[in-house]
Amino acid sequence: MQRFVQRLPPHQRIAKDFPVLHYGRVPEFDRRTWDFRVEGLVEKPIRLTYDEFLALDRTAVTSDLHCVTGWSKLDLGWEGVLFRDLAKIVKPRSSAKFVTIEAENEYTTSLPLSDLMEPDVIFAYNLDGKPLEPVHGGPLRIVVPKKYGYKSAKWVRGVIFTEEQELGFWEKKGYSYSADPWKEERYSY
Ligand SMILES: Nc1nc2c(c(=O)[nH]1)N[C@H]1C(S)=C(S)[C@@H](COP(=O)(O)O)O[C@H]1N2
Ligand SMILES: [Mo]
Repeated sequence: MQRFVQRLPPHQRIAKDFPVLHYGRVPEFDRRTWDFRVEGLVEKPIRLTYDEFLALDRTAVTSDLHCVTGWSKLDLGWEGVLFRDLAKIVKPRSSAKFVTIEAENEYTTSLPLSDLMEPDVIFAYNLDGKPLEPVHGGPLRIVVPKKYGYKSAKWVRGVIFTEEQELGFWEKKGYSYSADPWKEERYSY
């Protein structure tokens, strides 16, 4: 019997172009005032400028993005800083179990820390060899390939390690917290 590697989660279709989907406006990026903060339950909270962020160890990850509305974009070539490499710098306390990602315009999303420690979770500033375009989250987004796209927050500015699970922007509106496309966890009933 032939074995297939299943690329598409249930009820997803392949997008040929790269759709742009977000709530609100694309924020302005000012390199002089932009910062990235990591706070909450960590030994070493940090605040980085954009240039300091670019100086962190970089990694490339190719992954697929699955939007809960039904499209999937395959083989996106991200480059940036792995979440697990950032965690090594800030050293999460043992009480840290969840992480809230904070983006521009009050967009947030929260995930279990263990899901973010996966080797494909990346804070990306390049896509397919070019600086990430503002509409796709430039100057910095997180990409969490094993979750529906609303966990892959664009225009990320901060990370807060928490003990309790918080609800993010779409999660408060009834979308699934766990958001696993392979289990088709779209809504929280
Ligand atoms: N800040 C922010 N990030 C966001 C969103 C948003 O509304 N605001 N939408 C999410 C959703 S639902 C999806 S599917 C992806 C889409 O990413 P793209 O626009 O680069 O295709 O961005 C995610 N990140
Ligand atoms: Mo989405």
